[in-house]
Amino acid sequence: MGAGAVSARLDQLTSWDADWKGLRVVVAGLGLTGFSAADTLIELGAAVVVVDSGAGAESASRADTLRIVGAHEVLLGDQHTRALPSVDGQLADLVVASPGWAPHHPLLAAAADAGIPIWGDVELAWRVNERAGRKSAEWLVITGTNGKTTTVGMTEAMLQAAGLRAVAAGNVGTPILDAVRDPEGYDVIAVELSSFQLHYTHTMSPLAAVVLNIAQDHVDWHGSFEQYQADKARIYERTRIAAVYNVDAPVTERMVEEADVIEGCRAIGFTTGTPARSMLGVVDDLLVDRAYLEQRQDTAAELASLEDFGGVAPRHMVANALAAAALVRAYGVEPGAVREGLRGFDRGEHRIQAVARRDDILWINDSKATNPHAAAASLGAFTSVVWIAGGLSKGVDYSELVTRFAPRLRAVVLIGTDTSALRGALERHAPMVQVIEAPVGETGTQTADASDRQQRGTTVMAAAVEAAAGLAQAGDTVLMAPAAASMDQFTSYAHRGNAFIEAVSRLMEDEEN
Ligand code: UMA
Repeated sequence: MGAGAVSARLDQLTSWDADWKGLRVVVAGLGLTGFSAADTLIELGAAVVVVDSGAGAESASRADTLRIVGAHEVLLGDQHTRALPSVDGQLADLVVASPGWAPHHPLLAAAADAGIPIWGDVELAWRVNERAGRKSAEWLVITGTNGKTTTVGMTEAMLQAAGLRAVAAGNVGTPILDAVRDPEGYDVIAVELSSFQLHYTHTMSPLAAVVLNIAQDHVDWHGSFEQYQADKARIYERTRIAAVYNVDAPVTERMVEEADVIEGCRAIGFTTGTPARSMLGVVDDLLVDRAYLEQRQDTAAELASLEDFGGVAPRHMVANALAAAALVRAYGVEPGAVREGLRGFDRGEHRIQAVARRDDILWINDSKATNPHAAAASLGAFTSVVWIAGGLSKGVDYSELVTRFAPRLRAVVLIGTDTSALRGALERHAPMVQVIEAPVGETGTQTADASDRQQRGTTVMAAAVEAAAGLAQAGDTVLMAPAAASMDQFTSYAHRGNAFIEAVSRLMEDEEN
């Protein structure tokens, strides 16, 4: 088949019942995404070759399963990912890439050079969402640098409170294809999308979409901050009912203005301030809707109150709730279910989590703050801070964060194998602030394996907590909000958070004895 014929065939593949038989597909990656994509394509009758550089036990077991269900080939090991493999001795018609695979990966670059389309799992899921004999799920889609997981969870909770069959899927952990293929089906799916996934998404047309906020992240994957923003903006394309933007982040409104949405789609803003018409916002201590009601010119509908957050209602949490409400209201969910969903929502561990208070010093775990923007949310919540920070910086610039919060910093305790980026920013923009490095420990480098990191992380965090205890004074907050990923010294952000919690409780016990 020539390139034109292949392209025409791919254009026809817009439902589960389309003719997928014999389509030659290379699936790049055998993690959660790759497995769900390969399994789906095999069920559809495509000829599937899967490649993954990993050759560990988990990959081997996934590979065995795929071979049993009918994969043509599963190729594991570095040597297979350097070039594009053939399918049945011929060039592939399509490549399905996992989000961890950057566009400059040699295999994907080879596919692009050969003119082969590259889809992500989200593109595939959108194209099989429609299926004869059952109702297609509506998609409410969410992206942003921070707050995605919270917002997708709140959206799910509000939908379920409305009595709908709904689930959170996508980057949050359950592959979107698993949700779309669920035997009972869903009314609505709350889909968290990463910038990586959006890069490989081409025809999705959601009911409502939101970009929560934008700050520097994943620059190494996308090549530049501009490209990262451009990929995030793709979420609004072809939106049908509501393109939701953050009034306090004008860049998101510009994205909506520039998007090619479906005729009749409305731009809906959310703000933690007083809402204008066509916005959701806050009046006194109430969350209100001035968008989805007939009389929006001069009235507002009450959705919830700050008390519904269960005690603490930090600004970014209120913003997330308003974004979630804007999405579910686009589907037609009533105000009562917004409040009920919010009340029932469990915000999870490792996000601005109070761990201890002693001698008027508050200890806060915000291990989920894996980039400067997330760390800004918690740094902004406290006035005098001993800040535990650092880790894998992913190429971001700390100047702005440090400049903004320097007046609030009592001292900084650096963790991470390479502290140069953050240390440099502190030297330049907060020269008066005392900076201490927690010892890295004897064992090695970023490539240390998981059990090594398990051990090393515990040691590093214990040293950091001890150092912080020596610096903190009455009225201070010791805030572990690293503004960096964890994988250089810990196995995950959860491990980093738990190491902090354990170290703090050991410190409290020691002080008691
Ligand atoms: N691999 C290679 N070569 C490469 C890169 C990866 O062979 O150059 C292989 C790895 O050996 C591995 C597979 O590809 O077996 C990994 O694929 P992946 O990294 O794309 O991860 P998945 O297991 O498919 O999980 C992905 C998301 N991961 C990433 O985007 C990195 C998960 O988000 C998501 O939950 C899952 O799909 C289901 O949709 C995680 C994440 O960290 C939580 N996301 C980032 C974030 O939130 O900041 C974007």
